[in-house]
Amino acid sequence: MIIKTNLQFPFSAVTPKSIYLTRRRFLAGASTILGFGSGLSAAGTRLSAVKSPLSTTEKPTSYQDVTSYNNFYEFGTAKSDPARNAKTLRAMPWTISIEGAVAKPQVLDLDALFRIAPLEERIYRHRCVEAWSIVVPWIGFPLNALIKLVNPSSNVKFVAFQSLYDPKQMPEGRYAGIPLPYVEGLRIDEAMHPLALLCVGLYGEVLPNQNGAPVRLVVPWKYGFKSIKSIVKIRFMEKQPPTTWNILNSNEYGFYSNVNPEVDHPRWSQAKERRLGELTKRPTLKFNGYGDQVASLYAGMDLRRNY
Ligand SMILES: Nc1nc2c(c(=O)[nH]1)N[C@H]1C(S)=C(S)[C@@H](COP(=O)(O)O)O[C@H]1N2
Ligand SMILES: [Mo]
Repeated sequence: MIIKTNLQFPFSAVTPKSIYLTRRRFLAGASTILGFGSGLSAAGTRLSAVKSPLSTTEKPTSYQDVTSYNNFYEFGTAKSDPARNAKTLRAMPWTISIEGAVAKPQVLDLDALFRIAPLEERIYRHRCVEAWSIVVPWIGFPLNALIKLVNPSSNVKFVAFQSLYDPKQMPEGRYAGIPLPYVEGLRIDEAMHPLALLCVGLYGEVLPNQNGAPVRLVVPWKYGFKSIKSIVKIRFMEKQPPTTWNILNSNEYGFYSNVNPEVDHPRWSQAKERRLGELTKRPTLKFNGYGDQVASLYAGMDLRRNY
């Protein structure tokens, strides 16, 4: 992977994958070529990012697995559906509306978003509530950089996130069986935590559509469903916002949903996980292995009632 180290750059300064691949093919032979067809798509565009000391040294899951085994119910409920169906997502142009109790409500386009902070590569473990896991070299910047930019009022206690829901681009969403648009939320101190990543890429390129293009959340110490994809709205609030899986089944999916091997899902154990690409199961770690960094956020909370 090529990682350049220019700290500030506009979205327009990145290298289209067509050019990158043309160069690389001579050096390394042909490799994965993503749909680069539509002129409006940024798919495959290379990104520059600095390596983060917050990365795990574990081996990343293959690009193939990370981009072909997905949960993105707007594009279908089977793991292979998003890779096949998300081609219709128009990830460019894109805007995120910043709303609620902030000094500066505003609409950010991608150019503005990419200028908020230098991009970092963060290799994180990702643990789905369904007991499979992956390790992903995400690219993004701390969510707290965006929060500081828009300056929430002192009475803000929660941040709500909303995904795009456009039935024209996401016709499979009708049959998803979950209320759409997909919504998620964090307590403000969770959102300010340095590990909470606003993610715009993976494996050195902009997010493939199926992984939540053009911008998603990554909250590595929580079950994967908290890492909401294709965000169009961020709202700062006093009250705890509703969240999709909790609306659907509050007995099985809580607001906090920190990874916890000691609290089983009502229908299956959370003690172990299947790492994509591996044959034997591995033990699941409390807070997905990020306890040293995040456990203090939950001091005094009953972690047995995590859901
Ligand atoms: N909008 C939206 N965001 C979503 C989902 C979804 O269905 N819709 N699925 C979640 C779940 S359950 C997981 S495990 C992760 C999967 O992210 P990945 O496909 O990049 O691995 O996305 C999360 N974000
Ligand atoms: Mo998940």
